[in-house]
Amino acid sequence: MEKYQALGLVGEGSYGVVTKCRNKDSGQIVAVKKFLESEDDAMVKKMALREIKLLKQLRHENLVNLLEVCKKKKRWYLVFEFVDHTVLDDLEAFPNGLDYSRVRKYLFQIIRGIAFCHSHNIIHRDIKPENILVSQSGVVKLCDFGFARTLEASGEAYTDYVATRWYRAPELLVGDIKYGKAVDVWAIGCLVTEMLTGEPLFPGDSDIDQLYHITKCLGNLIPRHKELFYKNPLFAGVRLPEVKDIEPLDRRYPKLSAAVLDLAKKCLQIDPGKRPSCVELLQCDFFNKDGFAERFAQELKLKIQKDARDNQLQKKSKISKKDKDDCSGEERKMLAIQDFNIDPKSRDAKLFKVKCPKADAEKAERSSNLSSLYGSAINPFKIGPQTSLKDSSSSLDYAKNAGIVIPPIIQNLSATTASMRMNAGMGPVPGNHNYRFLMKKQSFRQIRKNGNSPRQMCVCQN
Ligand code: 38R
Repeated sequence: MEKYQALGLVGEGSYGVVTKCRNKDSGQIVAVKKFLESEDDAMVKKMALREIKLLKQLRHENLVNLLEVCKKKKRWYLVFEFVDHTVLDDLEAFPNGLDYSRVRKYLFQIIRGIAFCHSHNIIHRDIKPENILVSQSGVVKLCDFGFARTLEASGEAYTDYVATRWYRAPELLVGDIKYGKAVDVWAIGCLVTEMLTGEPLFPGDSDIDQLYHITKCLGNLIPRHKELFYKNPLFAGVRLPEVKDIEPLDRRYPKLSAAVLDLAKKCLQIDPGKRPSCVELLQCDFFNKDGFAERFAQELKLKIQKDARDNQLQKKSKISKKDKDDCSGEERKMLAIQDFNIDPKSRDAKLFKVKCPKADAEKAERSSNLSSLYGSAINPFKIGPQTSLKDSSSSLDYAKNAGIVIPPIIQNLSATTASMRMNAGMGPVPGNHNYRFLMKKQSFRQIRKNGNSPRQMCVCQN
């Protein structure tokens, strides 16, 4: 990793840190994701390996490009193309929301990226503003596949899941172990209104509060989810919020256009079985009225070509022998299967030395030719904190009305169970306050910056 000069930290999470760097030889600007020491932390290792494996399969112009994988001194490093900023940065710059035309362009590409993942039976599971990168010319790229997973044979249950709470679908919140692509569609619904208004749609500060926000707007859960909720030991002694006076989306956001509300409502069906697929979403009025989809297909093609040109000189892909020697077995395989951007002829001879600017240039050319890319099935347009219980002023007032019993604090809970209960909104309450009532709208994001994030990652083992 000595060939990279650090330019500054751009992100930090449970996985480790992301640093903007310059390749000293080529001048290419990259983003290096450095994972925490993986030997001591099985979760970090799992996330790193999963991200590498999935990104290797997923190459698409609306997904971030992985350039290089290194393992050094027990740490994994993933080197990505550097993309200018995130949607979260945009929302911070425009706290009252982004304009309609920009949202439409972003959303179109976000859904295309997810449609591509779904067509490969991969669910992202953590779609949120921070994980949506935007290039200078406006090309959107989804990132952070650390929690993504492949759909196993149908009917097989997933025993672990993760998602940032505000964008989490009801089936995940109640602990359904059979969930699917529809969890990403739900997150899209949360995103669209947030991008247009600047206000997170369901800013729950615990899992139970999250369910409250959802039912308040969309009505009660489906029977299966109610049942799962009452069977879930995390919610033992808690009653589901029953909402009488729901505030539906149209009433909450009367200024949003009919086309936007239609799309949001489709994504935000309480019943995951009723949510449309991403391919169906792309056929919505929102994208097809006034000829947007076709027009934008052309525009996007040019944007991608422009980005490819801008990056061309910098492009360089390389895995050093020294990096390879630092690991073994499964990990060696991870480094070895760096098959993208590799000229097959040179692959066997130079397994760990990948340098093929010609293949890169061809790839850039291919990926800019959207029409020939992924077929019409997924490309119908032929383009190519702390959680806490609430004080009395909070939205958890329903808890009292609904007869929620706050269980006693059990001191000897295992760390995991304790944090799971905290996430569920049932744990102990240090420094209790409700930011939604004490702070201005803009401050949602400030909380995140201060590292007391309601967007935090919540890991649950069901
Ligand atoms: C930026 C720009 C500004 N903030 N990322 C995606 C990789 C990446 C990130 N490429 N280009 C960027 N550009 C890891 C940020 N922040 C950011 C974005 C995503 C921080 C963390 C993450 C989550 C993947 C992850 C770097 N992973």
